[in-house]
Amino acid sequence: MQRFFDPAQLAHAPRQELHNGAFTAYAETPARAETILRAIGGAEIPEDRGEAPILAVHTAAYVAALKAIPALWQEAGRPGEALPYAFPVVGRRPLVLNRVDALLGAHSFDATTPITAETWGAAYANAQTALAAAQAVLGGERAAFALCRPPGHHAGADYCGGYCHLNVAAMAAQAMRDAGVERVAILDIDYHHGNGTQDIFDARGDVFYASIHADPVRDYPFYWGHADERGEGAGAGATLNLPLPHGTRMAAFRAAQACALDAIAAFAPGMLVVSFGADTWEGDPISHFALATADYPVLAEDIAARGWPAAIVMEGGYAVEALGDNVAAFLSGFDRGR
Ligand code: OKP
Ligand code: ZN
Repeated sequence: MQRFFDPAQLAHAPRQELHNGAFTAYAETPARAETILRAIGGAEIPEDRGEAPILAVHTAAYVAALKAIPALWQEAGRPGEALPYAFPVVGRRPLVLNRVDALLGAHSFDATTPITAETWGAAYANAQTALAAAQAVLGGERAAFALCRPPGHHAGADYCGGYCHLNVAAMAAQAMRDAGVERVAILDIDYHHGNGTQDIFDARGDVFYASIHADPVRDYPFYWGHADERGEGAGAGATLNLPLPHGTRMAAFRAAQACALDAIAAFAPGMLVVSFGADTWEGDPISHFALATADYPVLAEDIAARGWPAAIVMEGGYAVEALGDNVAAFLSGFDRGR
């Protein structure tokens, strides 16, 4: 299958993150992408499709903020990486404020996602990588892999969070819609719920979002991903959340995925986007499921067997020593299942 990656995605490399009240080493490292790239035997550099497909899912104000924040941070005399600490919680007026801290808070839902001078360039390249995979599938490929990094599924139309700045899976789905595919489904099998993807398509009936993830009652991102969230308005019924408990192994995960695939089949999409996270692996340092490397080809084969042309977009996975093998295993299963 065609694979895409742009080395410019490596430039975003924050040193630290706020983790449970203390600063720890940033888990979402460039080495993640490098180890995947080695394991899959390289990838093509994507074409540049410009900003329009980014602005098809993100607001212009948000994109402008991502670009402006590093210089504002520096002008404010701050060393290091921009992080928010104050947030306009639900009910506050949408004021347009220029102080960097107000701008950061207005466009973030957490304080785990630094913005550096390198962030925009890496996020832009990341978007082009996902769009190239969508375009390959639109061009007739059965499947294509976007080696995305940073991940994207926590980013909403106007906010970042959870290591994510641009929602590249949402962009891939929207690009398929804009190319004339009437119904597109997104299957999110990262350990964490993709709150940004859900928010972007929540009120839309043309993009189905199904996610299998750790129960947000006790896992990040807490405020989204509960089973009773089924979509709003025209999107009512076009969201499916399947939360699972800590310790989930293959049998339960595979059954949940079959349930998600059945719901997607009932929606009858023309194409699929898979938000694939390998943080469901048993040794992941920040997650609590127990999938084995040998489970990934089976899960991928189950998806591929449904027959929808698919763009596979990389999301999480933080056990760098096993990440390459886990991703290669998933892709090999996908190739077998079609
Ligand atoms: C990104 B993706 C802090 C835990 C939350 C952010 C996790 C983001 C995961 N104690 N940290 O979904 O893999
Ligand atoms: Zn994750």
